Amino acid sequence: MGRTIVVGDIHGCALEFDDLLRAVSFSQSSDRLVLVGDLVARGPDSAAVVEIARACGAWAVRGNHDEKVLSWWRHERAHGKRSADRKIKLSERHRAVAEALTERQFGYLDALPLMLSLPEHGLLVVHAGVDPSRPPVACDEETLLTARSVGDDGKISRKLGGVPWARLWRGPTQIVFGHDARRNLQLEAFATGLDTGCCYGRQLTSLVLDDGERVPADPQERARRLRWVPAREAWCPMGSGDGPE
Ligand SMILES: [Mn+2]
Repeated sequence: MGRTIVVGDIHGCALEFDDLLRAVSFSQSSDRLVLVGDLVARGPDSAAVVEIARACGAWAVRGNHDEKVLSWWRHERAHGKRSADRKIKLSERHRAVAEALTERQFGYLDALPLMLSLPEHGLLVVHAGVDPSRPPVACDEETLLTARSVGDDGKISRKLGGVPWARLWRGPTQIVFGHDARRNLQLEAFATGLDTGCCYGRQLTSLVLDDGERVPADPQERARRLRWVPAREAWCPMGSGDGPE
């Protein structure tokens, strides 16, 4: 087995995804590719991102935007198009994403778990976060898909106000996550946030670990394992009213 390459939120940025795979000289025969979720929405070509991921045999966790289009697909499959129009509310942009995805691509997204454990690296991957007051396996789906902060009341929430959950997580497992583009790169004692806002014109960031290498405990050492590529352009304005980020 070769390296493990964990990639932050791609959000439909297929060109940058391809740029990153070249930048790290990804080898499908020896490397393992792991995505932190939110493959789709916001960027220009969600279907291409899912297709690249599928073709590369990428492992991934499900993100809240992936879940959004999946809920539409599951409902449509169960009830037919007409009733789906009435019952599942999707923004126009998410609707366009959902209509661009093939059955095979939906099947790929639908099979993604909410968390991935990579014990050889001492690593757990989730899309958004965990409640630092409990074990990750005790966290509910909403937390794993949307968490950002712990508020004054001690409760985990999707809000930006409060303390980032990653700062409060005491390990020992290292958690790599995405979802929080506004806070950008997060390098905490036991957590690494990789959503560096590629779709907003910033970067697509990855953490590259050698075969069997533990995630470095020292954040500076961990920073040396990061590889990133710049966005080709700002594909989407921040806070574009497209639902929760
Ligand atoms: Mn997200």
